[in-house]
Parts: sequence; C-alpha cells; structure tokens
Amino acid sequence: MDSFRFVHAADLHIDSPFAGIGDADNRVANRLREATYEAFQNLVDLCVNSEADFLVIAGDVYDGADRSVRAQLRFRDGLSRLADAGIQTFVVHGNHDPLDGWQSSISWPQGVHIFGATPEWVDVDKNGKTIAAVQGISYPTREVTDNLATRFSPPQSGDVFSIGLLHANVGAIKAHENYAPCTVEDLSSSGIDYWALGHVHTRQTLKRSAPVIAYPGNTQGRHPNETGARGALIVDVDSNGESKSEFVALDVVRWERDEVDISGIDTIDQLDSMIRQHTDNLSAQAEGRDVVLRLTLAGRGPMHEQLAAKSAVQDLLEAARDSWSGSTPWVWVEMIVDSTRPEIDMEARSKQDDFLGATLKRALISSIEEDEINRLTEIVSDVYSGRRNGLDRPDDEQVSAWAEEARWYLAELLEQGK
Ligand SMILES: [Mn+2]
Repeated sequence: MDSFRFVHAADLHIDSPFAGIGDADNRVANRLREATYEAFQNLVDLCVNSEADFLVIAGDVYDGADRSVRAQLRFRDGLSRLADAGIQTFVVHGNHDPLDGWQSSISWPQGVHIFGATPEWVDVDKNGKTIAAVQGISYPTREVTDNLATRFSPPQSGDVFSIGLLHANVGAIKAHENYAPCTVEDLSSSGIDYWALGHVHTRQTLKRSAPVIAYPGNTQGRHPNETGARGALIVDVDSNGESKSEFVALDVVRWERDEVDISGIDTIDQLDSMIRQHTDNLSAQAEGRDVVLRLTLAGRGPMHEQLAAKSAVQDLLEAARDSWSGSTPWVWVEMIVDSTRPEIDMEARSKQDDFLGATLKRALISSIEEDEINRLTEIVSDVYSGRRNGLDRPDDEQVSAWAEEARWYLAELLEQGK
C-alpha cells in the first residue's frame, strides 16, 4: 500500500447568518458574514499547501437547505482550485443541506464526487494506483432518523484503505439532534478503516484505531457555545494502513467565554482594566484572529452592589467595545453577564440565631434536596403545563439554579433591610 494524505472536514455551514448578534457594529457583522467563506478558503489552502491527495467533507456544506447562489459559486470555486492542484473532493450532504433543498444547476469540476442517497464505493487513484476507496451517503431530506451506518457495504478489497463518509449522531450525543443515530459498535463492525464523520460541531475522536472514528468539528464557530479553535484534520496513512491525524485551526473569528472574578476588586475602574486585561489575553491566544467574547462577572465582593446600579453593566460593555474599536484584529464583547454575589458569607450567616439565619437555613435545604426540588417544580408547573405558551418544563438543574438565585436575593434583601 502506498502512503498518502487526506484532509477530513465537516460542517462548513457556508453562508451562516450568525443569528443573535443583533447589535454588532458593521465591521463585526460584515466580518462574521464572511467568516464561513474565509474558513473554507483556509481549508482549500490547507489542502494545497499540505499537498493532500484528497479532501472529504462530511455534510452541512451549506448552512441552509435553500443554499444561496453565492455560497454555491464560492464552494465551486474552491473545489476548482483543488481540482487544478490535482486534489479530488468527496462530499456528502447533511441535515442542513439535504438533497431535497433548493439548489441551482452547477457543473462541478472534474474530480469532485458528491454522494447521493444510496451509498456507493468510489476509488481514489494516485499515480495510476488505487490508494483508497471512499463510500458516502447524503441525507435525502432534513430529518433522517434511520440508522444510515447499517446501509454501508463492506470494503470491496482488504488491500485498499477504506473511508466511510457519514453525517450522523454516533452514541446519541446530547446537544445535537439525533439524526442518523448509530453506535460505535455499528461503525466498528463495518470493516471500514476510517469513519470520517460530521454533524457534531465539537471535535472529538470516538475511536483511535481499527477503525478510526472521528469528528473534526466545524471549520468556523457560529455562536457563543462554539468556543475555541475550529478547523479540520490532516490524516496521514502509512504503507501499513495505519493512520495518524493532526488538527489544524481554520477559523477566522474565534468565539470565547471568559470569567472575571470581582473578589478583591474595589473600584469600577479596576474592574474596567481587569476586563481589558482579559480581552488582551484572549486576543493574544487567538493568534491574529478576531474574537467574539461572552464575559461573565462572577465571585463575591463590594462590586456586586455597584453593578446593580442602572446601566452599570451596559456601560462596562460599551467601554470594552470602545477600547477595541480601532484595532485589528479586534475583540468584540458580545455580552457581559452579571453573576456576581453580594459579600455575604452564606455559610456563616445561616448559622446565626436570628431571622435571616433561620430563613437561610431553611432556604439552603431547598437547593439540595430532591423532595424540595420536586415541590418547587410543582409550584411552577402551572406556568409550564401544556405547550400553549411555548415553554419547556424546567429540568432539576434549572429549578435548583433558580432556588440558589432566590436564596442570594433573599439574603441580600434581608441583610440590607436590617
Ligand atoms: Mn452541522
């Protein structure tokens, strides 16, 4: 077997609208709008510069089923550049860009293979020799609840490295819709050497060998929950058919979450410069990329009361944005969440023999005991009964967090009212 190299990417979500960043200034909004395109350009550059033999893309090329002409043309242009460099591309479509979505008639460059709804094996040749075989399956429609993994046929030859290209939720990973559900066992029993997965946006390797099962994650983060570096995997396969992969970041705007602890901070300008320090550090870590940051203020201290003043948090937010307004690359603080607590020693205070002490002791129990959580859930159940108001029933964790929040609020009110 000849050694070779391929690039495994997924979830490009080209033309993602970046919902929920309504008050971003123009510069930030434009950059975000271009980010998924630029990350794709970086993917093409990576394939060319690393002299990959081919590229596999495991679904959700486009963000919307009704893909824009612009997105399709740019995708085609990128694949043309690869074709010119002699690099083949293999594509399956996922739940965001199923085959029944609107698409214009596009003629794809030579060497591009887009799999349909029926799996098939396609050989990859290099210097007149077959080095690998790829089998893939596209979503015919958005909601695929069948196990697609079981439709794959075993490799036709044991001498050729085999790759399965699939957009699926393996092992019912929460926080992702359970499309094309299957298990690691399903994939392991297939005889395929490398499962190039897509769908789960956080990079993870489910199995390191025999077979390799991996999600590369998406190429560009799209919201505050998609933090950190995003990119693709370069996979090197040696002459024994052993593979090893390396992650390469391709994102151009990085989403981060960070926390500033207010304990030990006495003045608002100290807090302001602390926030600046944090944004400086994140910018340095992003190595030239722009950063969108959701910042949480946490901890206990005298700043808690000052932050409760009208527009204090909003003013800090604007100061943080202003301090980066002329810079390239920039940090844009998307939101500041105030999770600070008053300077009350809850533990000690609940032991004191007075009204507040007794009340806190009582309230302390409510946040930890299951019976109490059930009782609280019962109290709020009227609000959540039925789907008429569109509210989901809160889970235990949510109820417990509310109880905790209420406890601090109560302590603060009673302590002030002394
Ligand atoms: Mn996706």
